[in-house]
Amino acid sequence: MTNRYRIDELVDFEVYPLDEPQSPKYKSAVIDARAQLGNDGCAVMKNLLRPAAVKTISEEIVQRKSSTHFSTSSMNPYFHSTKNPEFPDHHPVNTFIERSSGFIPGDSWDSSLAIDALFRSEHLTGFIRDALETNAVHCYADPLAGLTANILEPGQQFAWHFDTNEFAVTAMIDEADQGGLFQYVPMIRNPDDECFDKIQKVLDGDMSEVKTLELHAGDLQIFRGRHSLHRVTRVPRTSRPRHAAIFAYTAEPGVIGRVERTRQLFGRVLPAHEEAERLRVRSDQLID
Ligand SMILES: O=C(O)CCC(=O)C(=O)O
Ligand SMILES: [Fe+2]
Repeated sequence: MTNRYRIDELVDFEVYPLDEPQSPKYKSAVIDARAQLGNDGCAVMKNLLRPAAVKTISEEIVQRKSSTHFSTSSMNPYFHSTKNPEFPDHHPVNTFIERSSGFIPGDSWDSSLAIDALFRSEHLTGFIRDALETNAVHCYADPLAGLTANILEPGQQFAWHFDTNEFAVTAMIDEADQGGLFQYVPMIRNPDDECFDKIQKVLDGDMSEVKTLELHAGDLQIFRGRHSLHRVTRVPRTSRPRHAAIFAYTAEPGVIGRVERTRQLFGRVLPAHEEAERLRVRSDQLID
């Protein structure tokens, strides 16, 4: 299937000319994103999507909402749900908070859709690469986790957590009219220090270091989620649902997720996951 959408129909090229990396507008967008990322690991490109693109993608999400995998669990910030006796009870590893949101999986979309055109656009990945000052950005090849939509129905929330991947790209499509706010504590941990004490304070309700993002429909967010604790606050029962498109990228091409985590997030695995696991085991282990 060929894609019906051109990237300049979806992205506001007057403000973000992604096809002209040498233009002053492109350069200033990159400088701005780098400054925001350097400040607190988060950059927001306001109104990057055209209003018509937001509407189209919203319809694409709503049409596929029945395929959302909702997996309500009580989890710690590291996505575990069982008590670890090696740590005290009052400790981030043993602090469990409700996560009740769900994801529309990657195999619900097809290549005729606007959301798919955006995710796979080389102009967009080029901009993300420039903003992150990294060598390469490839679409996460995982058939379920690569392109998803995060769905928060009224009453649901996404608890405090760290991401596994280094960074995430989110396009806000439908805001909740109350709640559903993205909150984060910039760089609360680092590769040398888990900073459990600081994390526990946030889990206990200390909001002094917490930032709340102003994210509106059409905005694109680049976020370094591995070191910054973050959550999406509860969408009240009286609100509209919240829908966000989540684009996952990797530094190397052809990456596929592990079977266990895939099952946890999507409730199933595909042959590609099992195949990748077999190849991984074979290349990792000398004795087979
Ligand atoms: O929906 C969002 O804004 C972010 C969700 C999130 O943190 C995640 O999917 O890991
Ligand atoms: Fe996250």
